[in-house]
Amino acid sequence: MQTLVERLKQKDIRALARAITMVENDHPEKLELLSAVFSERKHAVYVGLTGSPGAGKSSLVNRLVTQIRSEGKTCAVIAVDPTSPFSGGALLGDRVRMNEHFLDDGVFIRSMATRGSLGGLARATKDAVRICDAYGFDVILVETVGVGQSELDIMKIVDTTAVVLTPNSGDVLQIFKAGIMEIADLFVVNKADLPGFGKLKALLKELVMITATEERETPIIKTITTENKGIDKLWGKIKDHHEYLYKTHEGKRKRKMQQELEVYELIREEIWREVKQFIESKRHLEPIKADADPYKLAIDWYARWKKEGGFTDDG
Ligand SMILES: Nc1nc2c(ncn2[C@@H]2O[C@H](COP(=O)(O)OP(=O)(O)OP(=O)(O)O)[C@@H](O)[C@H]2O)c(=O)[nH]1
Ligand SMILES: [Mg+2]
Repeated sequence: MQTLVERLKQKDIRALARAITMVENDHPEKLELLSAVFSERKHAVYVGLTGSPGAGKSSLVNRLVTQIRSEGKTCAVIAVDPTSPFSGGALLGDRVRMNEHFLDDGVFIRSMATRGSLGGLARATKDAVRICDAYGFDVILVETVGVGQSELDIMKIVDTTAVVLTPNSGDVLQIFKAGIMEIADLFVVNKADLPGFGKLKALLKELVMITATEERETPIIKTITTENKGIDKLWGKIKDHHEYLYKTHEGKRKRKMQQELEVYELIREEIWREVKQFIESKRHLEPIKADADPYKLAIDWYARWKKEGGFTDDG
């Protein structure tokens, strides 16, 4: 594993792919690997793009990559598609959209899948971002279809979350319902060439006013990816937000909170791994019945794990 981290540091692309596969597969030495990886991080700019299916996220990512490359910076793209049971599906579509970048050494594109990972897709994606950071990419872009809790979780690791909306899609209601308002650092109104742009922008403006703080108001950026419009402005706003996170008091508080949540999550995952193993090691003797009392079982199993398999008085 030490050599894997060494190779990663030396920008060995196969080591990068291998390390990401390890976190996807929930390798037993995952946390050790990630801890070593974490100490090698170079503080890349982490950007998340989320939004409804077909909102234009991949098109935006593609344009952003071009913009980032034109500034001489390198870039990793992680595409997450939790709705697709076949990880290849997301990548195939993105291959068309990101065609021109596939041969560029300064760009790494990876589609995420979990093969029964305990922590799930969100966890594996966060870990992959860290690995890309240790490798040395300047910018890491994460694309995910914003449909549920796991996507919100993914967005908790990135520095800047851009929520992509389109005119006449009814997305604004969803934003309120799904708690997306709290995670949006930027609103991107893509497909601004379509009718209904003005109405959506007015609605968003009202939303943004409600949540504005003294230090910051969530920007609304108009883009038309098909005409390459608004991309430079979007990239500028992403950089502004990064500055805000690292230079202001509020930004530091936000980063500290994220760090705290991540520690809790990792601990939760580790404990659950142990409890699950304990229960599974006994279950063939004591199968859980379909009509059993789940509360009582949870209390019993947890107490037994603490006594027999988990925390002991001397340790
Ligand atoms: N009119 C118009 N169409 C656009 C614009 N941006 C993207 N599209 C089209 O919208 C469709 C979906 O674009 P994608 O970039 O694949 O969207 P996505 O959000 O990545 O889609 P999923 O990953 O499948 O959720 C494509 O046919 C694009 O050509 C735009 O600014 N205007
Ligand atoms: Mg896409």
